[in-house]
Amino acid sequence: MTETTNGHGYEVLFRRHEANPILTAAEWPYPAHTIFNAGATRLADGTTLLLCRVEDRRGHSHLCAARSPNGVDSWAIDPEPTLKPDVANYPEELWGIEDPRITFLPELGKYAVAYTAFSKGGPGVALALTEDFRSFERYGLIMQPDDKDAAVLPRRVDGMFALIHRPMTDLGAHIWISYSPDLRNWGGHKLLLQARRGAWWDANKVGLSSPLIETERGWLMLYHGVRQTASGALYRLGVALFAFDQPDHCLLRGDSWIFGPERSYECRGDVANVVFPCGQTIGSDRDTINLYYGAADTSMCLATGSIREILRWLDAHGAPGETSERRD
Ligand code: BMA
Repeated sequence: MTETTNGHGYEVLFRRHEANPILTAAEWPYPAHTIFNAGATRLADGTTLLLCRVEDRRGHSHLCAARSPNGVDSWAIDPEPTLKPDVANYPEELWGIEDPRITFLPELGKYAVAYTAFSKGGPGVALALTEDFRSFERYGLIMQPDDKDAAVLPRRVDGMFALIHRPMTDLGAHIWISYSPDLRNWGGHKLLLQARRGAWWDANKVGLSSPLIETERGWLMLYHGVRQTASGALYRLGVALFAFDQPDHCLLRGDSWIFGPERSYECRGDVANVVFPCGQTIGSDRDTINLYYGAADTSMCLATGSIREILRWLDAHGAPGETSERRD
């Protein structure tokens, strides 16, 4: 029987796969220090593709595709980096490219990959389109530093593409939404979800985790909240729901975190106490979320959840009105 509550009496909404970590640097076909924060998608033939962040011993990252028939094992890893920084043409990629989020855009028949380009000016948001994860059409930097944690919505809203992202502004590290007619020119910026303050688990810094999930009740967002403690940061996962035709309107935001570092592979590694999902696939039942997350900035892991269960939890533990005011 699957457990519904943990040892502390809290509901379990994401269940870790027993094969975790499912991908590590030890499996890599070429020298790699760590494998983490992969974007994820299911290809037309049912293959699960993870576009992994691979960090080398310089500390620089690139992206490498791993494909599996079941999304758990038998990974076929590209023998060489799939998408490397192209510093000659995109100087903002000088210190590497990181944390991709993949969205399939039916309108274009292409995947949009939003990733972090690490430049001298700090991290910015870059975009590339691909049909096959072998060749990429780069759009360059679409949000200047300091900005990251970005993903495109799968379809237009009111005729516009939409991008979720996390600029650092004088207001703080909050999640924003911006709109574009062509994926190149972005405007209409709006604050979407603010970090809370004080003792809250998501005080001071939040960011999008995996791309938004389309549900019958709206866009479901998994986001990370960062709590600064005396022994470092704690990266945990929360959830919010946004109106379908008005994605800048927050319908519900959960009060507590629903998934956090617990296992040794999440608590030990290059950066301790980090779970950091950048992608998911949805099961054929259209309810199961296969959530792929980086653990401790070191390996790739998998946990599964249910859209229905998360929405039910949000009804019990969520409150509306996040757009206009912060629930301090
Ligand atoms: C964030 C990002 C992630 C990383 C996390 C924890 O700011 O840079 O790539 O996983 O910190 O180190």
